[in-house]
Amino acid sequence: TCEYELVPHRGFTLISGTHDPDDVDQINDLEIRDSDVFVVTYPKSGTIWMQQILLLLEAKGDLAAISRLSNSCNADLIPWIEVNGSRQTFITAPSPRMRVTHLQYQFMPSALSLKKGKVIYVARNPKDVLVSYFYFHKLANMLETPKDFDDFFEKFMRGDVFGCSWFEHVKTWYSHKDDMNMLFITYEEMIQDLHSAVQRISVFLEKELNPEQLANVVKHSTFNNMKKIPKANYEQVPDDLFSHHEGRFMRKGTIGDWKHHFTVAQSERLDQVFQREMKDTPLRFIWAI
Ligand code: PPS
Repeated sequence: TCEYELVPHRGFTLISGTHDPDDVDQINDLEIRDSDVFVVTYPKSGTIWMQQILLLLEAKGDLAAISRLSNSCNADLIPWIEVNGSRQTFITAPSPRMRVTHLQYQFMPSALSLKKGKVIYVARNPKDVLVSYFYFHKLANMLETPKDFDDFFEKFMRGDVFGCSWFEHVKTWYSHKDDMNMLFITYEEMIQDLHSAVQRISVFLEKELNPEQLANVVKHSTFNNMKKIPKANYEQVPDDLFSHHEGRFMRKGTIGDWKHHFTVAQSERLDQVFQREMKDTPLRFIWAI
């Protein structure tokens, strides 16, 4: 059993004790500065990775400088906007304000659609997201431990998880891409060529880094290096939040791990839903390499 609950709210779900519905509803009205940056993801799509990259870009590749800014995780320097109390801190925070969110489009500050601020959406192929999310449900105490993989597969397909339907999340945000200053990038693009991805992100954020600084950003944001950096790998998260004996947050960091988990029937079913749901969304994923 799990003491937290998924609570339906405006076509989405929130986590009791973590998100306050009234507070979340006020995010729409936040005033936005041009220097604000929101990283938007469906869970398990590369949030912590983007947090690390943005911090490094801000610090011009100087890892030690980031470490000095935070006593806990680096990711805490780019907090979740939907978590209790976070909206209030955002209002008075100095620029640049950088935040992450798993929220669906309808909750976001409406000023973003007036092309104020910047949005980076990171999408990952849903099969790998599902596998990563399955393991995260074992690790994270605020989410119900799955009975088994098959059971979790059904839950994910029904959208009966925090984040709701992957398809809805990705296609709705994608459909608003051109209303906002948005960089839409995939986890797979980042895996395949991290240097180019970091370069695209720095251009988008108008950060001028020299080649050496850029190379340092890349170096300190590879999976293997992040896994070794205590402040970047979530291993300092307190035991009441993560059951650390169940596994590591920085688990595999690859494309195609779903092949070790899905049956042929599950894979075909997800393909069919993908084709139906995403037929008007010109977005292609790399499913395996
Ligand atoms: S969360 O809980 O929604 O914030 O999770 P999120 O950070 O979005 O996603 C976690 C997955 O991203 C992988 N990850 C990385 N992959 C490649 N390179 C780097 N640097 C990296 N950092 C994190 C992490 O390992 C999780 O994926 P899986 O497939 O479980 O390994």
